[in-house]
Amino acid sequence: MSAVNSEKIPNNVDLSSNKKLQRALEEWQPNYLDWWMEVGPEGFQQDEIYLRTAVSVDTDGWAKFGHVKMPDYRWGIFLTPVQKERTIHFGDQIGGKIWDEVPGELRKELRRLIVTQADTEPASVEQQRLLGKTCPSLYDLRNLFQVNVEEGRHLWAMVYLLMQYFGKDGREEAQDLLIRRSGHQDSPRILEAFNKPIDDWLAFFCFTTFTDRDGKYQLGALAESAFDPLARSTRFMLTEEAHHMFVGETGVARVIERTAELMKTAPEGDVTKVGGIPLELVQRYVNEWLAASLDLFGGEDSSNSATYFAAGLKGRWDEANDSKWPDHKALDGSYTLEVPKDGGLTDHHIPLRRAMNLVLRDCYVDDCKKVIERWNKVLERAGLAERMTLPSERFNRHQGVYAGLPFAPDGTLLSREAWDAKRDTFLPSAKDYAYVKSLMVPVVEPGKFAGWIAPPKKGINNLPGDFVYVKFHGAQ
Ligand code: BYC
Repeated sequence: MSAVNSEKIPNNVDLSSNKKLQRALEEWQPNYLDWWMEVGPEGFQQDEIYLRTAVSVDTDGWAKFGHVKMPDYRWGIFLTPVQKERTIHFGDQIGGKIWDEVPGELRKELRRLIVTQADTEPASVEQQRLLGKTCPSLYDLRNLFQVNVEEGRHLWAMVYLLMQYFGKDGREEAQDLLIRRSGHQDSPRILEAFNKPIDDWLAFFCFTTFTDRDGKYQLGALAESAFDPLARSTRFMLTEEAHHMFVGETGVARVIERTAELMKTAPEGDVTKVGGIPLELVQRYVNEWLAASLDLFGGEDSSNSATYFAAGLKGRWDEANDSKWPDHKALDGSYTLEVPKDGGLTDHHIPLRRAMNLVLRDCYVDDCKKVIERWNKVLERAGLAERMTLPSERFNRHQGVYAGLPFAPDGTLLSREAWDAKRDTFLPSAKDYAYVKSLMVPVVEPGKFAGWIAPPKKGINNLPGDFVYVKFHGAQ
């Protein structure tokens, strides 16, 4: 087995003098690379991609750009710098010392949180593995791979925590993370949204808009943790997450922009006659991925979330902000939620700590509303009256109090028959998927874009439109 060359792994955890960690990585790294080659991006491993690599956490070092072959990407381990004055700032132990090691009594909970977070990272790479073959441009192809390698790095970030702080259990979990597979019947990924197929670029853009945005809020909540290595790891991950959401949001915006343009010239305004994606179809994809992403917040009334908050493991978004959250204990008060009862909705009061998933979800939904507003600005600028909407939090849910109930995207409760009859106006149909798939033909000429999407406003790192983001060497 080859020794891990710590010089090749950019890090700020003193890897070169940490023998225990080096040994653990020696076993894991070759398996990680096998996993990457087996279920990572298919067909582009010999090509040189213009990628951003983090080589340190300071302003100069966190975004180094250059062409690199993906298997040679320098997946690093970074934690944001220690904040000396930091104390536990929420839950039962407010004011107490933060932890540099895992407290024995919280080992199980912490391990579970870290493994759940970790599992999403390789899952998303697996979900997106075939998209490169149908890229709408070199710019988009490069963005896909940037997202992929950074999800790989996020896996490294979590594996570091497992190996460094959880001994043999952590090493076993790290191996299992390379064994589960997205969508696998017997060994699926842990959370449902990460087992859904992402077979086309519209799904990819919706996923990176809505599911990566769940990542932002979950990482933000973990960045408040009293377990300092987790807080510092997730804080650094958030810097990378921002680009993933940018890829998603601008991706959908560019589809909308192109559709708006085509609507003006297409016969009877039907963009399918000229290779565009109708706005109603985009809306159905939005409905699907928003609902799947809302499920990632877990149940609205959750004893797990109360335990995590009480123990100081997982806070609210921006928990340290006293004007946002004047009461960091959250022992008093409740969250009133309309829950289904006897065919209607009735108020249910959830003790605040048990409602922490919901409190986090509210911040997420506010953020999603702003995304929709920005997309609507694209329509407004194009002079169109049509608008995108954010579906109700009750629509098409698989987790929590609304799970399995026939709510429409506008939040009204329908009969099962009425819902079924309208299903294909709410969610993408087989016909929609087939149509979108028919548009997915690769465009790899520098500066050129597929006909269903507008070019971006500017290039990555301000590069010109015809920049060669990917230099092909291998067979495609
Ligand atoms: N699918 O008490 P409950 C990201 C399970 S995304 C399947 O209501 P809890 C990324 C739950 O595990 C961010 N199962 O929920 C994005 C529990 O199971 P048990 C990922 C689900 O525990 C894009 C039961 O239902 N990070 O980074 O309070 C690309 C009852 O659960 C689901 C995290 O999630 C579901 N959707 O909260 C790449 C942070 N939801 O105990 C990356 C860490 C719930 O009955 N995870 N269940 O076996 C957590 O904080 C929590 O585990 C959850 C669930 C918020 C996910």
